[in-house]
Amino acid sequence: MTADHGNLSALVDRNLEAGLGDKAALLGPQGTVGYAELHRRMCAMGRALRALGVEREQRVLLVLDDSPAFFTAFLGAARIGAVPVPVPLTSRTGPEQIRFYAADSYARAAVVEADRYEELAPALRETGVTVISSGPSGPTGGLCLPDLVQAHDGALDPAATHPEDPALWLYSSGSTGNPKGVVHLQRDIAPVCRRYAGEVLGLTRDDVHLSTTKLFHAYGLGNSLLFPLWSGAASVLLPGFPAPHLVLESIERLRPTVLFSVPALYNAMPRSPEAGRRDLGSLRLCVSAAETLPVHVWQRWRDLSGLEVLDGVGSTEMLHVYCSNSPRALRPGSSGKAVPGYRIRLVRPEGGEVEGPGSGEMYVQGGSMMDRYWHQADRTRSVLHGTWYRTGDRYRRDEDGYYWFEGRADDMLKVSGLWVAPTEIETVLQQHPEVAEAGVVGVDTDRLTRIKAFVVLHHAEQGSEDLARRLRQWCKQRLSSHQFPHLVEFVAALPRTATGKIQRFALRAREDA
Ligand code: 3SK
Repeated sequence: MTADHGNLSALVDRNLEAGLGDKAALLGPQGTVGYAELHRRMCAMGRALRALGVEREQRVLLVLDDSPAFFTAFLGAARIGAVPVPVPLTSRTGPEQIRFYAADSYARAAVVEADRYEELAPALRETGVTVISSGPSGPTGGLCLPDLVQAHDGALDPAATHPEDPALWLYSSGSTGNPKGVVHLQRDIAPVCRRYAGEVLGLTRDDVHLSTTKLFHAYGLGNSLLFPLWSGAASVLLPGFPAPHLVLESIERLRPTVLFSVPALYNAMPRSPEAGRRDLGSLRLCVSAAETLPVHVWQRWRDLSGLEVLDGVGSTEMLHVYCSNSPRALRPGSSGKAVPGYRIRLVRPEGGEVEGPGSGEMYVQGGSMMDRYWHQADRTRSVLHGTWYRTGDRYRRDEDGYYWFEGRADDMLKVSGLWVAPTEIETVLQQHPEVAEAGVVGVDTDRLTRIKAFVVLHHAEQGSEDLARRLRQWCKQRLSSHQFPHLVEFVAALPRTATGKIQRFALRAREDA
């Protein structure tokens, strides 16, 4: 067994073998944990889960915020060949969602954030799940992670998993229906770590990672867990909502070298009153994903930090980023080029591959592609085409091989017979000095598609018919004559996913309601 293709928990052993036992693995408000201590907790948790009857391939739900407990639970489950399943935990997660994850995954056990335990544990017990609190057991008693780790201390070899055994699941929320369980195998881990983290980003054991996207999301899991374990680096773990001022303050205090974030935060941080006051000098690299980073946001962050953000695109289905800018090849506003080891194809709506420059739907091929969506054979077949994953994103490839996002293939609007990419209008609206954010969708009026912009202003009270007219004019002056919002509605906030992507389906639903 090797750490590359065997049990992913062996990544921790590899760091001990490299003499990094005393080196920090985790940093943050819950204290520093070194690699030797992480190894001890992982083995103890594996033994505890086994003692509770958890077996190979059985799923262990992680209903956890970013914390050392997440690492203990995730690695402890992996150690015995069980399958860690982090699920989204936000203030909106309630018993109904948790019941769905437990029932869909047939979870055998769950580790639940201590301060959400009373609220969420009953829903899990209903489905026969063994529930463990991440912190002290609290008024109702029951199992808790610190006691289990103490009681089951001792060495434990990693289960000798096959490269094609399941390693982890992630739930991906689609635009319709329930979230889909994305099944990743042990062999999927090495390609993202070696190719994207190693070859594109050049991450090393001297790095300290800070990701504003949580560990329950594929982007956050790679940034804060897989990549640092792979290279022997450290991770800053910030529980709670990553408000812009908190992120800036944490950079000054905990001194990460790499910041992984998303456009909404790169946009918001320079506007925070903390922006000019905090020392960002520890950073050597900034990374963005989840949606395209507009050029003006890229520039504003460079003005503040002196650093050029590397934007890329990834997906839960491919485990992490497969197309990215790199320090050697960077074109602001683009998603860069295919990550080494990955191949990209653009396919025309009518079929046929685009050769050279041109636009089409992006398909990607690479070693980290998911095995399948759990319980969703038809959806799996519609996105996995042999060794290719159909991303659903429409991209343009330029003469130099850089990829430029044009929108979701199914978000493209045909207006007066011409194709319109909502993202182009959003980008232009966001450049208007009075606009903080914008989301654009197509709406049907009298059987005609009209372009509608939902706009968030820096000062909400400035919304008026006159400003709507000026925004239409602003777009017409900067885009083709048909690319402007016929309708403008001023709103307080846009619906977004955990990584900050605009949920256009929610905007459309608002319109239909
Ligand atoms: O949303 C993305 O773009 C993304 C990026 C990296 C890893 C995973 C995802 C879903």
